[in-house]
Amino acid sequence: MNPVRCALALAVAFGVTAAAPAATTADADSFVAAVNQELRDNYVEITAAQWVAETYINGDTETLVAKANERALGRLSVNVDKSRQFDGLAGLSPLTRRGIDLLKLQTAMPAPKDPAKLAELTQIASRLNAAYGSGKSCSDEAKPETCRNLDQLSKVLAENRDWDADLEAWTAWHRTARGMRKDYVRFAELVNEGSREMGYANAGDMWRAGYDMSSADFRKETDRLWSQVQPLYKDLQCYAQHKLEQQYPGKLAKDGTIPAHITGNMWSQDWAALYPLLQPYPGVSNLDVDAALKEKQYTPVAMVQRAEDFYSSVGFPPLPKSFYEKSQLTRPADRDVVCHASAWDLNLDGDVRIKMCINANEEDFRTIYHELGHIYYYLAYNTLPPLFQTGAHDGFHEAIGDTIQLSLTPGYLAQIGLAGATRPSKEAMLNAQMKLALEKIAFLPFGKLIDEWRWGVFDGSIKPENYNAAWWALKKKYQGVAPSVTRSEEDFDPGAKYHVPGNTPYMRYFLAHILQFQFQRELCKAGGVKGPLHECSIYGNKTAGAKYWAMLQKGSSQPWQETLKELTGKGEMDASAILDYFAPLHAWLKQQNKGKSCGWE
Ligand code: X8Z
Ligand code: ZN
Repeated sequence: MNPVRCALALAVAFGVTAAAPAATTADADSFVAAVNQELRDNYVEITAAQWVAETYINGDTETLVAKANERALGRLSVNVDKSRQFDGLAGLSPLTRRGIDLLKLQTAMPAPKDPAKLAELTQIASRLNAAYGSGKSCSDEAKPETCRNLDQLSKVLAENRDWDADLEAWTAWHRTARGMRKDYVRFAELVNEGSREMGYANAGDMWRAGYDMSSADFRKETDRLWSQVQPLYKDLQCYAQHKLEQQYPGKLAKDGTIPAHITGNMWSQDWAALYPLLQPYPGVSNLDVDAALKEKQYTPVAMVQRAEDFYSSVGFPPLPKSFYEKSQLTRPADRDVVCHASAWDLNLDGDVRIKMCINANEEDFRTIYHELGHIYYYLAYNTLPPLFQTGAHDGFHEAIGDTIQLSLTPGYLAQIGLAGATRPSKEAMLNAQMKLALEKIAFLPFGKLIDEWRWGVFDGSIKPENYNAAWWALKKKYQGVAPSVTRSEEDFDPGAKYHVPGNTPYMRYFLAHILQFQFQRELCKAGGVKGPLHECSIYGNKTAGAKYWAMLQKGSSQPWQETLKELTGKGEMDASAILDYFAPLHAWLKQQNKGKSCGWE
């Protein structure tokens, strides 16, 4: 079963009666209807188990969620087997065919049928998830007051530019993942076995099968998109690397890479914290949202309401009252929880929640807009049969709120009092572009490499004895980022990133980072917003909102290519929108990098 994480892929069907042999198309229709009904009937039990396991980590909730997943995955296997009688049956209605195809892709954690292995897999998955959520680094294990969690260690990286303090915090967090390695090796073996039983070559092959194209074509598609954006990333990396060299004279490696611990982010996936160091024209604009949130004493609830206000302004429905009552917005003081932000649909009928540990800072403020994107997707497609209650593909789900983030322009932020009013100028525009690029462009290679690592683990080209070395080889190849302390196979650095122990596929975020600019280009056009794309905010624009909502309502009821075509007129993912968006910054970066050596060995 695909555990509820960032965007919930529906739970699994339970014990639907098989159609008779020599199945007919009418049998297939009934089968899919029965699966949908069973999904509804059994949905709440599993999401409730997952919710408590993540908001109340202890041995008991770990057991409960493992058991719930075990039952669900067992029943999924049964139903996938039953659905095989319709393989090759001519004359199926497209919706029934699609329902059957989507059934096989219900989970990112395909389990072997062998009951002992199934139980083992769900226990490992729960243990890994709990281990990440409760991860802490303690200077004295016997003294809890010496322990620091991910928030505390991340804060050091984001706010402190001291080389040694950052290195210490980075190393401390990465140490927490060492113990996960053995579990992950077994986890990979078991999901591979489950995938093979479902008819896929391995778990990576199965993950890549969820995009209305062949697994091989999908791989090529990700390479094609990366080749479109790579030149822009390389220029940003070059500029940042030289600036960091000035900031930390003599400290950087000579090979052109950026040290992993000084980007202001634990995984070097978002470099926004480096903005003060990298801004093109200091003093020209005031984009310090962190300071404004603190100054205005924004509470976590007020931050969420601020984000809700945006979605309401484009005509989306209000969030249900239960959303505010049942969401977890802050880190509880008395227990371990999985703080990594996620959005949940607990019952397919309006019980939607987010789970975050919000602090009054800009990163969390933006993440709230991201999470609400998932929430409104759930609400929009709740009227569909459960099998279609997922994103057009998972990258769409991740792109909904991110698109809205693009409307958090300096103009919008000034309007709501979270940034200073800035006189429009080329300099101010380049500052704003840089700030956004440090979030969105810096992310691209990271977004791609996580699953390249896992695809390699699953297809056997990355062996357990090479897990960590392969991870860093990919970090270097794609990001031009390298660790400043020696790493070895004692370490398991992939485990320090939530989505690995949490088993959330990651290519979705890479796709979302391309798609969100396509969406934004179209919404701005549909909404009649004049001016350059990078200045467009659809705040208050009900025409754009209506067009967006119509897309959300489609869920996965048709191939994503059709859904994208309905919105943008083109059924293909395309990086030209993100490149157009950042064209001014790219030109500026090229200018800055002139005469400098760029690239890494
Ligand atoms: O995991 C997330 C969201 C929840 S779906 C907070 N994101 C990725 C990450 O944090 O690694 C959003 C951007 C990338
Ligand atoms: Zn998300």
